[in-house]
Amino acid sequence: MKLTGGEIIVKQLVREGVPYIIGIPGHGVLGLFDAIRKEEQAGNIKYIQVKHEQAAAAIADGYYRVKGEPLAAFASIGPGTLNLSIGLGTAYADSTAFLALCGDTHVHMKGVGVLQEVERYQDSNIVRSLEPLAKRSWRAESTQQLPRILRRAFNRMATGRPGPCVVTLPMDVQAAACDCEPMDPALEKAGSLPCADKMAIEKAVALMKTAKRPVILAGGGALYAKAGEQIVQLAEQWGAAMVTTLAAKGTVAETHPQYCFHTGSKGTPLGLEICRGADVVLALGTRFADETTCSYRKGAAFNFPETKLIHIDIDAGEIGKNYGADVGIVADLNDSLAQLLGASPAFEINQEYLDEIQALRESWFEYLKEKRARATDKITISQLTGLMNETLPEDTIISTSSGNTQAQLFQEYCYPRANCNLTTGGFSTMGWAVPAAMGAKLAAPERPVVAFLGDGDFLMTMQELSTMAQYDIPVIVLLADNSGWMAIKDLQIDALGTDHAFGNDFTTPEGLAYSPDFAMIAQAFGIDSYRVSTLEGVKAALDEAIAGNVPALIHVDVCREHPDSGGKAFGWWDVPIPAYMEEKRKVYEAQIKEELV
Ligand SMILES: Cc1ncc(C[n+]2csc(CCOP(=O)(O)OP(=O)(O)O)c2C)c(N)n1
Ligand SMILES: [Mg+2]
Repeated sequence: MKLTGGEIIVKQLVREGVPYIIGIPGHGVLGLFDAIRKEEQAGNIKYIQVKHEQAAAAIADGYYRVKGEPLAAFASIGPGTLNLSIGLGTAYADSTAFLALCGDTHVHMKGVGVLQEVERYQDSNIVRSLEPLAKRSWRAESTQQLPRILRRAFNRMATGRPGPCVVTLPMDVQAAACDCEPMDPALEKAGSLPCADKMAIEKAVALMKTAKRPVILAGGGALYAKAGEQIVQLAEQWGAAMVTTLAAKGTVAETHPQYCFHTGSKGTPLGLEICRGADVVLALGTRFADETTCSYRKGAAFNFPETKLIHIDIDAGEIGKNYGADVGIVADLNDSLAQLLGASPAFEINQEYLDEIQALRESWFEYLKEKRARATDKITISQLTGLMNETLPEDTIISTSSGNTQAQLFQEYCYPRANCNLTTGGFSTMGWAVPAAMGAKLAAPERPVVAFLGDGDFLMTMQELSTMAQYDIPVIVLLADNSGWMAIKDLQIDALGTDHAFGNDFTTPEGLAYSPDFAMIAQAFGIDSYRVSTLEGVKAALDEAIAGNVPALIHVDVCREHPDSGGKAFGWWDVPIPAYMEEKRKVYEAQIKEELV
C-alpha cells in the first residue's frame, strides 16, 4: 500500500488505539496535519487544539498517568517543538509516556536556514536539544524509515520503565509516499516483563525476617505499576510501615493504619521518623531523589548502611545509584511483590512498632487540626486542603504542579482511595496542573477531576481554559490566589531570613497586592466561575461544580502571611546559602560535609 509519511504515522496511531492527537499545526507539520484531517474525518482519531504546545504534552501526560496508554502530541518546527519540550521533561522525569511528533527541516534543505530552522552551530539539529528529555528520539530521514521508527517508539515508550519518545519529521518526509505494509502492534512489543530472580527473593525474605522496624517505601514506579493492593498485603503480613515518595502519593489508601505518609524535604514528621529508625527498608520503584532523601547525609531521612536496603526497580540504573542495596532486584514490581508474598513465612509482627505508628499518625492529625484552627486573616491552603478532604467524592482525581498547593496537598491530604493523585514529582513544572487534569478527565470521564493550584501556576497555562470550554472537559480549577509566588517567598524566609523576602509578591504600582480577577477571566473564556473567600463558600462552589459536571473555576483568596501561607518543611533541603551570610553558611557547610557521595 502506498502511503505518505503523514499517513503512515496517523494510521499507525489508529492501529495502536490512540484516541486523541493533540497539538498546534504550522508549516512544519502540514503533511502530518493533513493526514490527521483524513483520519479524523474517517472517525478514527480525534484532534484536540491546544493554545500552547506545553499543554498538549501535559494533557497526554495526565491521560497516561490515569489510563496507562500513550497519546500523541505534535508541534511544528522550531518554537512549537521547544514549547513541547517542557512537557517532555516533565513526563521523562516521572517516567510517564507519550509520543511527541515534531516538524523538522526538509532533508534536502537542511542547513540553508529555512523558516524556523536554527543552522548556525549544526544544521537542523533540534532533536539534540530534546535528547536529555526523552527516553529515545529519532529524526526520520526518509519516509521508508517511518514504520520501523514508529514501532520502536511505541515499544520503547511503554515497556520497562516508561518514558516519552520523540520523532522529528522533516517536512518532505511527511509528504512523500512509499510502499508500506503495516505491522500488527501486538507483534512489536513483548507481552511480559522481567520476573524477579528466585534467589534474590529468598535473600530479600531472609533479610525481611530480621526486621523489627520494617518500612515499605513506594516510589513512582509502584504508583504506575498499580502495586498498591499487594503493598498493603505485604505490609500487613510483615508488620511494616508504608511510606511513599512525592511521586507515589496515593499508591495505597492513606487511611490505612500502617501508612506513615511521606519522607523527604516536604515529608511528614511520622514518615521521616519511621524511615530514620527503620532497620530494613523495602524500596519499590524509587530513585531516592533528594525530594525523598532530604540529603545524602546519614540520618537526614535514612540511616543506610546501618538500615538494610532491599531495592526493587525495573531499571537497573537505579539500583545502587544513591544508596548501596543489600539486595538489589531488577524486575517488575508486581511480580516481585507476588513472589515476596508467596515466599514469605509467617513474620513475627512487632505490635509495639505498630502501636507507635498509630500514635504518630494520631499526633500528625492532631497537628493538622491545630494548624487549621489558627486564626488567620484569610483562608489558608491548609484549611482548603482539609475542606477538600471532607468534601470531594472518594474517587476524585486531584492534580497539582508546583508551589504551596502541591507541597501542602502532598503533606496534608489523606486519600481514602488509591490512585487519585497526579503531580509533577520530578520536574515540578508550573503550568502543568490544569492541562494534566484535562488529560485525566479524558481518561476517566466518570470521575471528578480537580486541578488545585496557585495563581502563579495558573498564569502560565490559563489560556487552556479555551480548550476546556471548546471540548467541554469538565475539570474543576480550584485556584488558591495569594498574589504571588509564595512557595519561593516562604523559602527565602525559611532558608535565608525574613529580610531576604524579595521579588515574589505581585504588587500594584502603589505596592498593594495585585491579582487579576480570575473568576472574570474564566467567564470570558465561557467557563462557570465562583469567587469565594470563606470555607462555606468554597464548599458550596465545590458541591455545585461537582454536581454540575461542567468546566468550572473557583477563585479563592488565600492567606499570604508567613508561616500560615504555606506548610512546614519537616525535612531538610540542600539550599546553598550565599557565602556573604557567614553564620548560616558555616552551618550549611558543616551539613553538606556529611553528605554520602
Ligand atoms: C516552570 C517553573 N518555573 C519556576 C518554578 C519555580 N517555582 C516553584 S513554586 C513557584 C511559585 C508558585 O507560585 P503559585 O503557583 O502562585 O503558588 P504559591 O506557592 O503561591 O501557592 C515557583 C516560581 C517552577 N517550579 N516551574
Ligand atoms: Mg501564589
